[in-house]
Amino acid sequence: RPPFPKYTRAEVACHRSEAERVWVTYGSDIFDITDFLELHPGGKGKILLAAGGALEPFWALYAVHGQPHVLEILHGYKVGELSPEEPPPPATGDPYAGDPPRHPALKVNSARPFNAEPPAELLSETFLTPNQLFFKRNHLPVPTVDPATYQLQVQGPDGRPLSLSLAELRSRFPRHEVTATLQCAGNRRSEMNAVRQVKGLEWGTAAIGTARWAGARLRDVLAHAGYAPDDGHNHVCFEGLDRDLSGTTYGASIPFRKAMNAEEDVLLAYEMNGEALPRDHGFPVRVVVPGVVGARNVKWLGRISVGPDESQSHWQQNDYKGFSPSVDWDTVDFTTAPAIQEMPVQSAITEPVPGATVPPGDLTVKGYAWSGGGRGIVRVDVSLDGGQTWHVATLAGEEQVPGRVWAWKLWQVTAPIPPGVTHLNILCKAVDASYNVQPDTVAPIWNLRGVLSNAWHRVTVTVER
Ligand code: HEM
Ligand code: MTE
Ligand code: MO
Repeated sequence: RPPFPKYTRAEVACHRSEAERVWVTYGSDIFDITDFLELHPGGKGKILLAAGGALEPFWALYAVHGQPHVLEILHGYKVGELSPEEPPPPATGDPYAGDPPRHPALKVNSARPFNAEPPAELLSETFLTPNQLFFKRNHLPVPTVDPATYQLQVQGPDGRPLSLSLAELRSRFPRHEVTATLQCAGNRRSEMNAVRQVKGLEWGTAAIGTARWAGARLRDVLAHAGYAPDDGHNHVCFEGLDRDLSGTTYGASIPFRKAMNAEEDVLLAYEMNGEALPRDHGFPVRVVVPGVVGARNVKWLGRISVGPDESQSHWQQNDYKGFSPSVDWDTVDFTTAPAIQEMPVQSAITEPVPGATVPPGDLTVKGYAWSGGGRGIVRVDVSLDGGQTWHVATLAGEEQVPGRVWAWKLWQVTAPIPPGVTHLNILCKAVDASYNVQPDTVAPIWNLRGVLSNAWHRVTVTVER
């Protein structure tokens, strides 16, 4: 093929809209991506932000692009090269350079943004998950917030904004403590992926953790701002201080009724397990919504507003929703499903780990169990023989008020391995206070986003002979 034509950056910059065709550069190559705009998994709006210029600063933020298949797609659209005398794109720096250090035991599912979970067998070691091992799920770089100048904005009933410093949040409102489990909607997604490809990070069984949270009650702050429980509002919206290049912040919402009900224990937390909230977990203030999916527990809280509508954020509207197994990315209509709030009953085996070799004799199996909406766990059944016979596990954890059981139970069971058996097919399943049970297999609950993955957990091990 003839050599590609050469252009200057100024010429590339003339192609910023569909009418002019949309060009971008990567290294010294030029691409016409107009025909890819509608196909972009991250949306047309996002990709257009790079129109007429370099992709590097954007891809530094969304590291999902650093994969061979993405570069392959891009190279299909090559139309030219930058003239050799053109300067390199201005250095943009690493948007993640300010992220905090992390514990080496974490299994990193994505480095930028940072998403990681502990080895599952460490989860069942302690009822409260150590902060350093607690799973981290960030959509963007961790914002750097100065606690001395931090101001939480709360939109009042008449539109009048209330602004609270960290010191005011600590001193003006009673300190309230809650032990609550936080679980990502995508926990155990890799098991759905094994059935059929889903879109999302490959979480194992440890995108869940339990902490003792301390902070001001959200209802106290809303009351201070002038709201009353019977005001007839529908939703409380939260905005994080983490923002993408277009300035869009992470956001989510919960029902106003939930926020205003003292029994729901919704917190604006400034402490986690007795320490100031770590940077990865939302320093200096995050929302903790007990019994509700991780995604609504907004970190680095910047703004609270109240109104008739749910948060308009991508994560409330077009993500974190469940669909039928028959819905695919061509047919999905996000307006047809409600945003996930309370989570269904869940349990998993943390020990032994899949593929382990165990000695003959008695086997001890450990794990966790939890359900959303304050529904406690009433029983965990464990089988060593693929579900033919069952053992009832012993549950351990904090005593909590019925209907407000926000924390998980750790469980364990010791049972004899039948003589002569070479492999064990270990299963667990939990029952919550409403007698909800887990589905036995993944396929019937498969969904394109890989959320709400709560089938019986299965671990296969070899018996030493
Ligand atoms: C996701 C391609 C530009 C933001 C993706 C994915 C591909 C892709 C293939 C899916 C990756 C995967 O999950 O394996 C491209 C190409 C681009 C481009 C070829 C340029 C020609 C951009 C720009 C931005 C952006 C400029 C942001 C300003 C995103 C986001 C996702 C994504 C946020 C994740 C979507 C999700 O997981 O829901 N892109 N992209 N992309 N892209 Fe791009
Ligand atoms: N809040 C902000 N501001 N930004 C985020 O990326 N991720 C959400 C939620 N709150 C997120 C956020 C998701 S999807 C989950 S599962 C939890 O935070 C994870 O909390 P953790 O990192 O403290 O475990
Ligand atoms: Mo999540």
